[in-house]
Amino acid sequence: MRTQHKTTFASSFEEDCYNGLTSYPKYLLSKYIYDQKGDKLFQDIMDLPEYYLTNCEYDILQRHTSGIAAHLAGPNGFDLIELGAGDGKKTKVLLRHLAEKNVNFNYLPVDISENVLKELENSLKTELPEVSVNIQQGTYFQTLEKLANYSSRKKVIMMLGSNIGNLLHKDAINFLKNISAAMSEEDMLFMGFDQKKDPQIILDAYNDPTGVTAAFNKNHLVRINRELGGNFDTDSFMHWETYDPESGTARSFLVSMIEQTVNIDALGLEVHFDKWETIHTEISQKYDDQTVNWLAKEANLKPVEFFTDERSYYKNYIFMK
Ligand code: AVJ
Repeated sequence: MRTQHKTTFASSFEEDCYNGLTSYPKYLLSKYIYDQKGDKLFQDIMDLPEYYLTNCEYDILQRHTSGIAAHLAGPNGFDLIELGAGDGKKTKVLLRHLAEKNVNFNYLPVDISENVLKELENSLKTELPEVSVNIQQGTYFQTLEKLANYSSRKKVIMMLGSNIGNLLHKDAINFLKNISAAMSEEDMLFMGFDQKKDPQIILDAYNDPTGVTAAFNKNHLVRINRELGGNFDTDSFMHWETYDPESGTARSFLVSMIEQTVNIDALGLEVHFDKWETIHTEISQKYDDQTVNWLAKEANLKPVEFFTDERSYYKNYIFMK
């Protein structure tokens, strides 16, 4: 029944779940939250009044559209490559402005989900038919490698949403190094970083009273139940969030409220939980200028400009090589 040292896995999801749930302390990787249900729950999070990130970035793009566009648009036009396209609500503010100014540009949204890309493509066809769109299905780095010499003109790589915050600093540096490797001297990186602020505001953003964030976090277990034949009782786990104002790291956990054993068929695994044992599920890093400058320097990038909202809750930086 119980395989002690399983070495062959049908997918990296299986392998990562196995490794995380046989470690001490236990962990799961946040990238696996985003199946269809997880995508929907994240949409709901973005509508929460406590989740200020989305509104702040939308506000920045609206208040500073022309300043941002002036920096990004090269003399011969440019190619805008967006990593993690989503529904494009924020991006459309920028696209609309560029189209109105008759800037010569192509928009290349990159996403792992073909579905997301098709929906975005269709909505752009009706809302902004004058924008030339070229969807790119794949992982960020496959696509960046492919697009490194996409044309001879300027490239702008854009990543919104403070998605970099899911990475530990060392992984963020590697991530930025990979982006930097795909950039030439005139290219730019335009990226959102959620900022350190009143710790209570950050904690509330990841701990809403309506339980949407809890359901999002528990989607890890729901997905394991469905895809790997698990029998997690999601009600016996509680969502727990911490925020360390010194490091700027928000951390999400699932805490077992009882002693229990869970079976996961596809992994041939029995997972034992002591009462109050934890599964670490996500980090959401918060930044300040000093930290952003340090990350950029480590990745051979220079911050050349930034844009922020009225309360300085969030910043979008422009980097060059
Ligand atoms: C999509 C990674 C930016 O960390 O703020 C929202 C994900 N997790 N609420 C974030 C998330 C819990 C989100 N990112």
